[in-house]
Amino acid sequence: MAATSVVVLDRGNNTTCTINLHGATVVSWRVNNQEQLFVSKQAVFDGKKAIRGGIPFVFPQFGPWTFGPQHGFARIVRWNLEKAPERLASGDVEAIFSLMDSDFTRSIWSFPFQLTYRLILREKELHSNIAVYNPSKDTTFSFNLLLHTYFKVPDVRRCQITGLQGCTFLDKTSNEGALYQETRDVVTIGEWTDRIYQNTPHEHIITNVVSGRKMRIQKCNFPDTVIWNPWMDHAKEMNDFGDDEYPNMVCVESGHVSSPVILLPGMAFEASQILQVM
Ligand code: TA6
Repeated sequence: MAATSVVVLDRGNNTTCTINLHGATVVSWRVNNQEQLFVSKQAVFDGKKAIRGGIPFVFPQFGPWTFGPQHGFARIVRWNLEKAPERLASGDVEAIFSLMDSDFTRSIWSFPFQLTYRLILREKELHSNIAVYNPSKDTTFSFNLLLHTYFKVPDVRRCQITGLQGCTFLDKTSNEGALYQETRDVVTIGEWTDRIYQNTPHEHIITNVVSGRKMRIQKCNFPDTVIWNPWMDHAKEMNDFGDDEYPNMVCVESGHVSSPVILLPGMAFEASQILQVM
């Protein structure tokens, strides 16, 4: 019998979180039966390709990579269920996933590592806590880390994203490498958008998400925020993304990507994100 590939955290009141062990990808987060995350209708679940939507786990590389797949290997390998979903005294539900180096990862990136990914489902919140451990006795390694969250929205053109004013950003839609400063107090999206905002505040709010609600993002040790929508032309370039789906999603991604994390032997790095439906 095929091993379980999907883990469900069920908090009751139609509040659930579903994780595919392929990439430890959160593929659904329902609050009072309202889905908060976007997953493309064309998403591929072949255990090989990254799942187009939900919350892909980006490690050890963000973006193109000389040594391996874009956005690293963590989102395209099978993770372990370290601790099955358990209801805590608070009524919240917790599960823990883990990933360590393997023949496959070492064929791409020679460093031993241990990833621990703890998810806690609260009434209207999804907490993601990540630890990266360097078990080596003598070797330092560096990495990027990012949660590539696809939020489901009725119409991205009506969304506003706070907390970016004054931040420097790399605009990947223009000549590579140019840095700009965000002057708007709220960022809106009306065209192809692919920006890495640097040293952003700990909190962003996205307006007009599902049911016209707001989504609060709180992040710790994720100094950068990536904003992405492929818009019409780039949507057509992806075979796992419907041509007409781009109005219904926005990626607001908590990450440590503008500079690498340097992890000394025996040390650990921790980062976390809280998503809250307001
Ligand atoms: O996070 C934004 C981004 O880096 C975009 O440049 C775009 O490539 C997106 O990720 C999706 O990348 P993927 O490898 O999942 O197709």
